[in-house]
Amino acid sequence: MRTYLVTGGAGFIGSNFIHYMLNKYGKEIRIINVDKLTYAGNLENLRDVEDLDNYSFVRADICDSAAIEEIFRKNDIDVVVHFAAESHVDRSIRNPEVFVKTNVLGTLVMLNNAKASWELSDGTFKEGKRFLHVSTDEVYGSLEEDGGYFYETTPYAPHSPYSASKASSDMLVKSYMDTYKFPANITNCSNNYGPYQFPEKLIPLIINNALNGKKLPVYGDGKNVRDWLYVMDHAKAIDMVINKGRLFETYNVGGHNEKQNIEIINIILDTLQEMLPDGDPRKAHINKDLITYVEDRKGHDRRYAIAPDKIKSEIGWEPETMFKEGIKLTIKWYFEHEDWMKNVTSGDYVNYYAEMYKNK
Ligand code: NAD
Ligand code: TDX
Repeated sequence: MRTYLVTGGAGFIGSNFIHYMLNKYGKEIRIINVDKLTYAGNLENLRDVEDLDNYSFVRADICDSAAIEEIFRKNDIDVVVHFAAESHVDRSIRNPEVFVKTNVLGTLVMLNNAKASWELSDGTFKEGKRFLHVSTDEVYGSLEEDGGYFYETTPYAPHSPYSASKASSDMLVKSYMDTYKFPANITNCSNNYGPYQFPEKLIPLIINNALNGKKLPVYGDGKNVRDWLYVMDHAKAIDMVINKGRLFETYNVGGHNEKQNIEIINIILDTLQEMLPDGDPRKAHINKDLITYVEDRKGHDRRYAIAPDKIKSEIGWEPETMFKEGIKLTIKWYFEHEDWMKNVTSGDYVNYYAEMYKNK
């Protein structure tokens, strides 16, 4: 029975990954989820698995080396899947420090504890151990509107404090692989969307605002391009890299699903109209008049686009859910989880929204 230590498993991608893995492998695996439960961590995301014998939760900060060491001491961890991070670009522009702490120092703590637990006296590592570092396409910087893709060989050129902190964490993982032959992989994935995404990110924010008849803030000219991937396809990619990826390699993950932000917003508005039942009062206010162009994000990257050739040819990964279908699944999930949205948008979110969008 393989034991997975998942960091940040109470967040958006981490909780989807845990669902994916427990669904796929059942009792063949054991998952320990370590999460600090910041504003982005929510145990409601894992209600349906919390009573399983092969799932457990530890509340801890990944920067707390003693707490992480204890987890490694008490458990024979086979695989670390490292999601825990501060993940929102706009927050990093306001408050970079916590991004460096969690994303850089926290990753170092995870690496050091995994290394100490897995290293043998001759400096090699126990068989079958692997550290998968979950990273982002944003480390590669920004592409021109009219061409080019991010390959694994594209030089790093991060712009925001968020992407700079993720780039630093990737460099640390690379340095451990190069220096110690530490058994790891890095995945650099494009923008994810799907169930359980916190409504500070574009897609859930637009869905929630539209349903509530609130303005839909579009940064700049709305023509920035992101490459969208349904979150379960990301979970599948991580699982496949763990099982089939060559150690020490980086794999880019993305599905050739490039869209301008304004296109995304229009698709959401049309899909909401299509999916809401006739007679639902919200149908009356969901329209393009809600779209509001606001001040641009500082240093706003123009375009991201992943070339997934390597993961496809070496590992056989391909996305299964195209955007048209994925956005319907996502909207359906938000329709069915109104309480989840109410809970996460009460309290601190009200202040966050007021502060972040006050001049917008
Ligand atoms: P998220 O913000 O939804 O979740 C982050 C989780 O990490 C939360 O549960 C939070 O409580 C936890 N966490 C934060 N600081 C912690 C700390 N110090 N100690 C322990 N736990 C802590 O993020 P997400 O969107 O699920 O992203 C997960 C990972 O995937 C991140 O590393 C991110 O950089 C990467 N990524 C995200 C995307 C995307 O589109 N969301 C795309 C590519 C890569
Ligand atoms: O209110 C908004 N209006 C708007 O126009 C918000 C929140 C965003 N945007 C724009 C900015 C981006 O061009 O939409 C695009 C997507 O924004 P986010 O959802 O904030 O994502 P992004 O900045 O692209 O970063 C995401 O993808 C890569 C994740 O947040 C990162 O964690 C991941 O690494």
